[in-house]
Amino acid sequence: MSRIIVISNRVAMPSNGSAGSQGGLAVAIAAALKEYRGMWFGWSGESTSEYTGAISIARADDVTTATIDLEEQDVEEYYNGYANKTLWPLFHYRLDLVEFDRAFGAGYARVNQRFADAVTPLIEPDDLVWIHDYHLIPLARELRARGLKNRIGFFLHTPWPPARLLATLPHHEELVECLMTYDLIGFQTEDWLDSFRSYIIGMAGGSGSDGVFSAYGRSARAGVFPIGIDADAFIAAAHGPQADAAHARIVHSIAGRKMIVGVDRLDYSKGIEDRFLAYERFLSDHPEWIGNTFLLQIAPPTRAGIGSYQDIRERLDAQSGRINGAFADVDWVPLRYVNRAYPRGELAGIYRAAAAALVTPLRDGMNLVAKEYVAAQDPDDPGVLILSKFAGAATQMTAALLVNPFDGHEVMEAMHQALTMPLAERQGRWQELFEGVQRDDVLAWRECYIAALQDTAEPVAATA
Ligand code: ADQ
Repeated sequence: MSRIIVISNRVAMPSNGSAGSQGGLAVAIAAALKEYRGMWFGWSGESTSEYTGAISIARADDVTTATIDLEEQDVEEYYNGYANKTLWPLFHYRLDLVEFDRAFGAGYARVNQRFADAVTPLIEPDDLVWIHDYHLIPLARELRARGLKNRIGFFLHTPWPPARLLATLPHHEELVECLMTYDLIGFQTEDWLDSFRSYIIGMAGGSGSDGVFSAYGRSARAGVFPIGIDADAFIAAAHGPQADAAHARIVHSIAGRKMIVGVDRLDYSKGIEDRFLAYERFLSDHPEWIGNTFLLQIAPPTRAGIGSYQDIRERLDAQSGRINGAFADVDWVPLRYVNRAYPRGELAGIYRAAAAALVTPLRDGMNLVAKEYVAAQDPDDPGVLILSKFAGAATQMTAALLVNPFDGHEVMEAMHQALTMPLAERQGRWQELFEGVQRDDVLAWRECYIAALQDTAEPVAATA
């Protein structure tokens, strides 16, 4: 069996994330790597005044990791800059927040070259190379330039934007040309694959059918591989002592009311502002719930060095203060807004105690919180998932209450419906969701992707 070399921007093992605060990507990759011999390569998260290229190798949880430190300028231009001020907002349809800067583009190219220089000597001829996410789109081209003949796959955890949006990015052709150097390009949903196809056909003058795309003189396969959670591990965590303790603690503080929960990285794509507005409207239009429900929003800050993240944090602070000021009473607070991360088990206990979950991103590649919430529920008394139509997860989780997160009225009515839903309907919807979460888990995702990457051993027929 070939080894797998996973390459992503950050390397973060679940066991050393003090409170389990790393994003879905890290959790999913760690679970996927456990069973394979192989290695996870990426940035350590540390910065130095000068780049050395030194590689630190470590082994934890049966996974070997290899990391490099980046230069402060790299962090600013590549990570904070091109990745998170340019591509992230663009890929989440937020043109208003996109910043273009030539220095960002140069930093992005430089760090991808540094990654390639550092990782190339660690790769053996039979290894499968699996590169993750928007930070590293040019990496396959860099590896090929260094003579690597291995099969190289790419998986995009975020949405892929519609062609007309992507066309606003200076040098967008080069980005897509880089993508075409992979053997296999994986997307979370058909929607993102469709956007890619329409760019290849409409803007690159290429062709694409039956999963084989041709453009810029190259052919690559592309397909849909919806990511899941490590369902068995999460279900076990949800019934472990840490979850039980967190559950008992929160049930005590719920005091017979119905809790609605939201758990998101503090990111503008997650729709937390619109969610707060919808909740405020819910309290105004359904005053029978005043004193009888509350919203627990858990949102640990991320990317705090970026202005748009500081702005949203300030706005959420103001909104939560306003809602509590307007509706709170001496013995009841309508909104508990918490900016910290929790360990997995505790999070599972909190999910289990919630009568409903609000997962309402404005745009999301998949969204693993929706799946975690379902996995953690008590089958005898399951809560109700309210899910944005614009999360990739909505294509699989059709038994949730699907809402348009921009339509506050619809979200508000879904809250009322969730909190009043009869037990039989809750159980029916939950059963269907739970089966999907268990079946389409992270292991199924890994197997599907790796099998498809191995299949690319057969050269694709040139079709253009
Ligand atoms: P993210 O944008 O990070 O992931 P998501 O899929 O929701 O989004 O994963 C978040 C993860 O962080 C979950 O596992 C959640 O439990 C955890 N988390 C959030 N808040 C937490 C807290 N307060 N304490 C502890 N843990 C917390 C990106 C894409 C998604 C895609 C994933 C995986 O943006 O669309 O689903 O990658 O592909």
